Amino acid sequence: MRAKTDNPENILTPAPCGTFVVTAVAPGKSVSFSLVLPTRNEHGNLQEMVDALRPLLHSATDGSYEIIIVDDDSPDGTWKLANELAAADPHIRAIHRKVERGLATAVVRGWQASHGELLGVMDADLQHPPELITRLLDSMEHDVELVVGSRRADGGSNGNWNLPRKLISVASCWLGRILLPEILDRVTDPMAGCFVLRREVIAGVPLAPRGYKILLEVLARSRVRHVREVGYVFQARQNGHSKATLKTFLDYLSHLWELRADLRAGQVAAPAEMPTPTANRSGWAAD
Ligand SMILES: Nc1nc2c(ncn2[C@@H]2O[C@H](COP(=O)(O)OP(=O)(O)O)[C@@H](O)[C@H]2O)c(=O)[nH]1
Ligand SMILES: [Mg+2]
Repeated sequence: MRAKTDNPENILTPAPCGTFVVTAVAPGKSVSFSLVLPTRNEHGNLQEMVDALRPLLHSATDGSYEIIIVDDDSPDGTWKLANELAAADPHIRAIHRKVERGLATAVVRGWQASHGELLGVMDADLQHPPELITRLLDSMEHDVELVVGSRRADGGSNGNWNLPRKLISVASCWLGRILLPEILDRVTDPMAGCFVLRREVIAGVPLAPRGYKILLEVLARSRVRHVREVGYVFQARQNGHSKATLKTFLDYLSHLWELRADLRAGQVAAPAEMPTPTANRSGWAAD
């Protein structure tokens, strides 16, 4: 059990640096599941999120889990709250990044610091309902390597998005499916931000995360072959605001181009066997 401390900075997990490669054997004592929560100005959501996740993860993993909060020096002090949560609960770890930035890089840094045989990611703002994580873990049967929370699978939707967001979403997905059908057609919701994968399919693979779309990177570069999807309804934000900007969209476009070039150059192996998603692709689902 980690000791409580008056100075939470003392128990901070250092941010991994260098290349974006997750090691095969988790350093230190392994756990069944590591969930990364990337945060930027989520002070109003983080406590509630963690309180909701703790009992769910406890029963889903028999207590063998860790939550890794990766905060990018949030001006609202989310990192302080993360440190306090980590100081009070050995299942929680906090990474406070002072230089590196970005959602996708935060997720990979969290996985690099993790001890889990299964790795996951979920937004910290409650827009992914915490119960979804239990459903993803339940669906991770022995032949499955990646389970994606999908807004397009049965029972899924985007909730109440406004028109501009719907248009950006549709344009992003449409462009992606044209430029990189080998990758985006593997799932119904390639822009999904909540998923669980086996560490072994990503271990040792050099990743190049950028922008928001970490699932694209995983689908393109990892050894994942068998994918399953679980439908869920994207919730409205109650506190704080989205950090997605025009730059997020531009990052997405350059990420697509980069993956496309790597695929054409043979640096990304499109899997020979692609599962065919059964859900309808014509809805609004990409952010
Ligand atoms: N560490 C980190 N987390 C981020 C960053 N941008 C967004 N996030 C987190 O990623 C999650 C999704 O971001 P959000 O802005 O809500 O995206 P949206 O749901 O698509 O509008 C939330 O938990 C954010 O706090 C970032 O630059 N760094
Ligand atoms: Mg959000």
